[in-house]
Parts: sequence; C-alpha cells; structure tokens
Amino acid sequence: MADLDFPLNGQRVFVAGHQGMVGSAIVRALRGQRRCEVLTAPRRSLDLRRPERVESWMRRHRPQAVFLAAARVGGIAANQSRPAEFLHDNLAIASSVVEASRKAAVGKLLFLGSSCIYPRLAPQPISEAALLTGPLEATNEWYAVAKIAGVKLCEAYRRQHGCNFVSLMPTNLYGPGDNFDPESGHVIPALMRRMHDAKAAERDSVAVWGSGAPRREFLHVDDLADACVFLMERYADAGPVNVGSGQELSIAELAALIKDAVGFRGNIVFDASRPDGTPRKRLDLGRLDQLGWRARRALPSGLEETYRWFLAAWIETGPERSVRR
Ligand code: GFB
Repeated sequence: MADLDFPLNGQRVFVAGHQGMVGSAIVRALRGQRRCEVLTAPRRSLDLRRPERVESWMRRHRPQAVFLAAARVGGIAANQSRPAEFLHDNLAIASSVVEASRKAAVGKLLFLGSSCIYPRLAPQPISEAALLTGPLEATNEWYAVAKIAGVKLCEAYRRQHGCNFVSLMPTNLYGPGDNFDPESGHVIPALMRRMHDAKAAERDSVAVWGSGAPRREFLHVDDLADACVFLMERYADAGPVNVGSGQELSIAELAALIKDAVGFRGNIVFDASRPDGTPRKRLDLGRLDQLGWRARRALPSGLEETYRWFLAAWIETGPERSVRR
C-alpha cells in the first residue's frame, strides 16, 4: 500500500459539489471514516463558475484539502443536447476552483474526471497513457474536453507552482443520489426509473437505447468515495489514476440485471434510433492496484441497494411520474 502523503484527520476539507451523487458520497465517507472538518457550500450561495466568489469563499473558510467533485453531468442524451453548457460550466468550475485553491495555499486537491476523456477506440482496457492519443467519442466530447482541461490544470499547477493537486478518472458510476430522469440520466438510473414506472403502469415492455451491444464497466459511488479518500491521502503524482471495479458487461446484460432488481416482468426492446456511444469503456486498473486499492461492491447487490434508495428518495405520484422529495 502506498505511503501516507496527506492524512485527512484534523484537516479542514472542502467538498465542492457536495449535493451531487459523488460529492454526497465523499461527505458520507469522510464523516464515517475520518475525524476532519467537512466544509460545504450550497450552489445557491457559491457559484463555483465565478472565480472571484470562489476566492472570497476560500479566504473566509481556509480549506486545507479540496475534493473537486462539482460538475455539470448527464447521460449520453444530455451531453448531445447541451454541448455549450457541458463545456463552459465544467471548464469554468475547474479553472475557478483550481486557481482559488492555489491562491488559498490549499495543501492537497483531488480533481474528479471521467473515463470519457479517453479516445473513442482506445485499446481496452484503457490505460492512463491513452489520454490524447486519438479522437474522442462524439456524443460526449464537450464534457470530455472540459475534464481533460481539469487533468491538465492539475499537472500544470504541480509543475509551475508546486501545488499538490492530483486527478482521478472514474469509470461509469451508479448509486444513491443519482439523477433518475429517464431522458437526462445515465443508463442505470434511467432504465431503473423506466422499468419502475412500467411495472407500476403494468406496461408490457421497456425500450433500451441503442443496440444493447456496447460494453461498460460500472462502479458503485460509495466505492468511488472510498477511493477518493484513499487517493487524497496516498497519491501525489502528476498523471491521472483510473478508478474502476473491473466489472464489465453489455448494456443488454445490464438491462436484464436492472429488470431483476426492479422486479419488472415485461419485455426489453431495443430502440435503434437512439445512440450507442462508445462501443466499449473498460479501464486499466494497474496503477490503482499498485497503490493498494480495490473496489468491494458487486453490481447485482449494488443495483438492488440503489433501487431501494430510489424508492425511498423519490415519492411515486402515479404510473407516469415520480417526483424527488
Ligand atoms: O450511461 P450512458 O449515457 O453513458 O450510456 P456513456 C451508456 C450506454 O447505455 C450507451 C445505453 O450505450 C447508451 O446507448 N443506454 C441504453 C442508455 N438505454 C439508455 C438510457 O435509457 N439512458 C442512457 N443514458 N443510456 C457517459 C457520458 O457516456 O459516460 C458522461 O455521456 C460520462 O458524460 C459517463 O462521461 C461516464 O458511457 O455512453
């Protein structure tokens, strides 16, 4: 296991994006595993895209460590329909928070990227060395460019200013706190929501987008949060670190698992009019293995846990709609 570089006990730790799926999981992990002061700032009181606001907030609260988990996120359809928002907002957030952290002499910053930063047809499993070696996947290149900029910001600030800023690239995530909108969500929450609504309405089929052939690797967000704490404390190098579970399957196989978790008895049909996106995205976890971390949760039980969270957190108001409490 890698040596301790920045122990979090006793530190003031800012979780930027604490209300999102990843940020709320990091807050849970810190409060459950560490004795540190967790600092958060609701979006309505701190717009992370505004550099002057972020710098002023950091002068007041003086964080010693920063988890940069704030981002404009969405599934394949949201990325395709709102490219300017995904590119602008994620660039602005990364630039503002990294520069403000430098000015505030933050001791350690961890930037959350995404596996979509890698080329569409990168050799699988995808190594960190594949970054910028080929064309990106068109459906999410806007988000990917902003996340690549974040990785490069951390490297540039380490090189020029000696900032201890690191970045990690998670594979596709799922779990509590996700966005269960059937159009803008990622595949797991979107299908879970549609199968839940179809079960309630006794509909006999649910459409899965694309061919069902693409393959994805999935990691439970609480495993990711555990990896974030581990890497914040023990990783201090320039390049990004891939974080995944090694659990890869086709979208068709995933849909069958979600069907079981929800208890939907109808048929799964494939809607070829919707995009497949990248044919395959599985991460090489060699660097993470060397550092000494592995994921714990299995996908089937993780899906069941996520469905229970969905039922508790979203009030069902009828077959077609459910609203978040
Ligand atoms: O989850 P998803 O949008 O993420 O799509 P990506 C994964 C696969 O699931 C694609 C298929 O092949 C989709 O065609 N899919 C099937 C569905 N049914 C559905 C559905 O109802 N909703 C959705 N969303 N997909 C994301 C990027 O790409 O990867 C994000 O858009 C982020 O920005 C994330 O980088 C890690 O893996 O295609």
